[in-house]
Amino acid sequence: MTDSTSTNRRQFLKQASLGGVLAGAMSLPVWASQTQAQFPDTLPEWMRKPGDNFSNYGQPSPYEQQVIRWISANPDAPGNGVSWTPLHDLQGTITPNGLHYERHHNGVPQIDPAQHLLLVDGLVQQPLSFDISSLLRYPMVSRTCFIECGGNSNSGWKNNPIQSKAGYAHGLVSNAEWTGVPVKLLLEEAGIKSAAKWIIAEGADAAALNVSIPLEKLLDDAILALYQNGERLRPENGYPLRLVLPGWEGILNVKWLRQLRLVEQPAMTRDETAQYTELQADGSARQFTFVMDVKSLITSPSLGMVLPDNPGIYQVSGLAWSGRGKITRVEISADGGQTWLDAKLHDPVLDRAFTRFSLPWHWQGQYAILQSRASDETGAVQPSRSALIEQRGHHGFFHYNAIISWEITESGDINHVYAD
Ligand SMILES: Nc1nc2c(c(=O)[nH]1)N[C@H]1C(S)=C(S)[C@@H](COP(=O)(O)O)O[C@H]1N2
Ligand SMILES: [Mo]
Repeated sequence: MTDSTSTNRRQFLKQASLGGVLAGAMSLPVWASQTQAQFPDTLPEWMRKPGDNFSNYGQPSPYEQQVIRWISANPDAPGNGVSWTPLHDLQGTITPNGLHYERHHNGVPQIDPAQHLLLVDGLVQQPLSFDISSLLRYPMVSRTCFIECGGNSNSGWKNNPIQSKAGYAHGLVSNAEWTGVPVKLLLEEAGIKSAAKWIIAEGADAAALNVSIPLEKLLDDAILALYQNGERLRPENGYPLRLVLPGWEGILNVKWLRQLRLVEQPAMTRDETAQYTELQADGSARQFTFVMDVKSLITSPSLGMVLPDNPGIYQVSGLAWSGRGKITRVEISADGGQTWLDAKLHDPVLDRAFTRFSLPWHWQGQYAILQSRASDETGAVQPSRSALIEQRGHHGFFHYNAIISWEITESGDINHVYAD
């Protein structure tokens, strides 16, 4: 190590430990480099022979085989279940299509697009049907947004903190660029009758899942998505077309969409009465809780990882999102919420989409509790767990958005704890 490097390192460590344990702005930091700048004597094996053949459709490196969705399905009804996005293994904000979370009520239909029809009917001047090839000729828009299941993070309602990796407890949320036809275009083409206030959307899966959606939302920013991150939708995510309702609960983003029926009143279907409603502290239930509230999650360091250097410098990094608008602030605490520092928000900060945040942290080997707290442009702030439970009671199942706490032990292990 040269003299100047060691001086920089000393200066940096001094700065980094200011204001408690989190590092703010700094100059010329030394992160985790090694000082032996030399290759081994022999060339690696892959430089001594020609490489592999090309492929028609790419796959991740075999060294990344552990980066997978984690499936939890009901053994008695295997088509009913979820698979979780491994948020703890990903960076940036876009969820690769093969890792988008899944929630199926009755399996994944293999739909032949040539035989699929979308009907727009009910309170319209002229009922219409659309096949996929005609939909592909409509003007399209692209929008990057998250979709989150209302049941994401629901283990948070339990009395003991679940010891699952970040994505396997909070990864029923993913973020993609969706491209398709504004729903408004098709509704206007059919002609909306003035009595129409709601739309019943139905999917072409064996569940024939259906939900009621306020007409207003469909006229505002809803997309009939045909493409997901540039390629046609994956079967799991609704091929050949699905509804995307930016910021609204997952269940409303009906996959394999086959019908939009305009009506006066919500239909009170199973998935908006028996399910996807929330029991409150006073025994009443909330219904039609469409918007997903502001939330954040530290993806690294997080449970299942170990901090190898003690002391050491680590990038605290994670995701924040809100169904009400843009993320405006993410604060980080390393002492269980006593002191907070602002994390850096990475560009682009988009409306109702994942926002990546980070903050360097100089860990000095002490017991620590890492937390992130997000705010959005409506002024909503992510609540502590005790505040959420005080407001909503203990019998919740959906819409859990409290602050998530990772405990760092003195040996660098990480556990999930309830800290507030
Ligand atoms: N037709 C149909 N649409 C559906 C579902 C379903 O089972 N069938 N699941 C819903 C639920 S509960 C969620 S959270 C999202 C999940 O979308 P994804 O599997 O693409 O992540 O789709 C919604 N749309
Ligand atoms: Mo869901």
